[in-house]
Amino acid sequence: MSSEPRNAVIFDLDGVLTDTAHFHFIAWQKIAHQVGVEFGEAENEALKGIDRMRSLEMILSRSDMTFTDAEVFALAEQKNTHYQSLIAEMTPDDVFPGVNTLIQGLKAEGFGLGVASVSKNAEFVLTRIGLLDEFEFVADAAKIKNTKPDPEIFLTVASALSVPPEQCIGIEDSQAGVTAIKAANMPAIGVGSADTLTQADTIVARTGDITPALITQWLNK
Ligand code: B16
Ligand code: MG
Repeated sequence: MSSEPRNAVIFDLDGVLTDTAHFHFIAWQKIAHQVGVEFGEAENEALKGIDRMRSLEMILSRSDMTFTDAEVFALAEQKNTHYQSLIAEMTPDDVFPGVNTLIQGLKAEGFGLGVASVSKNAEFVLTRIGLLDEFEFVADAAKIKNTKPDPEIFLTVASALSVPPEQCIGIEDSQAGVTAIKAANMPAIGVGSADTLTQADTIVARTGDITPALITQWLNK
């Protein structure tokens, strides 16, 4: 008996399931100011979805100071320690409104659910906010060689869920992430602004605005 292959939804974490994107911003801004670099919303936007070392390289490339490898490593550690102090207090109340309803609705309709975050803190955050057990597969950022906008992480999650990429849809708040989803040959739902997420197939202001019906609509296009 042959059964129809199922569909899957692959979520980004930071900025899609919860507001850790803001904590990354606070921690990066402190580092940037320390090395004499301006760091506002626009600069932060370019770092979203980019892994820690690459993000730091992007900040340091705008500094007049020079750094040894050991100093670069220490700055990365400092940013991560600050970030971890911010996420340590997270609770299930920090899940974005409507996300739990969306997840339960998708599960009821048989979607596979995965998380594609390049954050090495993703599992800790998902545990703190009580969502870890809701997903069949959470990518291990330590095993991903190419950060977003490379499609590797989305293709890895699709493969782990045993769902072909064309039957998956990705949800992202970052430019790099939307580009990664499109490069993986999946429709992309952008969370945020159409001015920023220009490659997204459709945009919502908040993750809680997404419904299983919207996802089905895009998968059937
Ligand atoms: P960490 P995502 C990304 O997570 C963030 O958007 C990005 O700002 C951060 O630098 C990156 O994770 C690495 O995070 O330092 O915790 O390993 O958006 O892919 O969920
Ligand atoms: Mg994100």
